[in-house]
Amino acid sequence: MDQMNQACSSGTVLLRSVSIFLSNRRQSKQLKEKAEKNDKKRKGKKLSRMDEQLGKLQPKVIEALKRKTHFNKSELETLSKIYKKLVTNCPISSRQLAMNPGMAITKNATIEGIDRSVFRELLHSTFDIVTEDALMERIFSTWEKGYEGLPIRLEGWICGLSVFLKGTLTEKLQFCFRVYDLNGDNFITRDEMFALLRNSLLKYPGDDDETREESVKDLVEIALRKFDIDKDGKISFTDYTTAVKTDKLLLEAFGQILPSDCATNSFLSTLQ
Ligand SMILES: [Ca+2]
Ligand SMILES: [Ca+2]
Repeated sequence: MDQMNQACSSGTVLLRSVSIFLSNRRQSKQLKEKAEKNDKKRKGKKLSRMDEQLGKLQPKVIEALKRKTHFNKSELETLSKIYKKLVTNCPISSRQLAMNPGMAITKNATIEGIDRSVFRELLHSTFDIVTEDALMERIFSTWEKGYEGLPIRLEGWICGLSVFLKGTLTEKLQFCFRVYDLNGDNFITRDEMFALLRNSLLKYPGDDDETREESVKDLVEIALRKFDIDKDGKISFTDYTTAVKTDKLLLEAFGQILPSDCATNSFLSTLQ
C-alpha cells in the first residue's frame, strides 16, 4: 500500500512538473536555444546525448509518426518531451515476462515507460476524465502498448493520443468499443453492459443494493434497444457503429473514456 501511495504521489509531482513545463515551454525553448548555441561550440558530442534525454526525436521517427498519427512535426516533438517528463523506470514482474515471451529483457529488469498510476493521474487532471477505477484500468490496458501489461512507451503514447485528441469518428469508435468489450470477444454482452453501467450509476440515499441492481438491469435493456440493431441480444461493432452514427452521444454510453472538448482544446493549444 505504501508503495502504491508513493507511486501515486510521484505521479502527481511528475504531472505538476509537466504543467509547469507546458506553461514555460516558449520561454524555456528560447533559453534552450541560447544554451545550445553556446554549448555547441564547446561540447558537440555531449549535446547530442542531452538531446536524446530531452526527448528529441530522430527525423526518421518523426516521418514514421507523422504518417501514423494526426500530429505535425512540432506537436510530435512536444509530445515526446512530455513523454520524457512522465516516464519512469517500471519494474517488470515475472508474470509480465511470461505473458511476453518474445521480449528481450532479463528477469528483475525495469523498462522505461509511463506506468498506470501516472497515466491515471494524467487522464484525471489533464484530460478531465472522472470515471471509476475499473474503467480507468480498461483505458490503460486498451491503450496501444505493443506488449500486454507493460507501461506505455513513446510510440504507443503518441499513437494513443492521436486517437484520443484528434481521432476520426471511426478511430474513436474502435477505441471505445475495445474498452467496453471487457473480454475482447468482439461483442459487448448484457453482463459487460451490466458491469459497466453498475459502476457509473449514482448511489442515491435510501437506495438498497437490490433496487440499484434492478435499475441497472433496466438500463441494460434500454441500451440494448438502442444498440442491438440485428436483435441477437449483444452489441457487435457494426451495431455500435450504426447506433453511434445516428446519435453521437451514444459513443460514450457505457462511461466517459474520452477527454472533454474543453480539455482536448486546451491540451492541443499548449502543443502549438
Ligand atoms: Ca465481450
Ligand atoms: Ca447485435
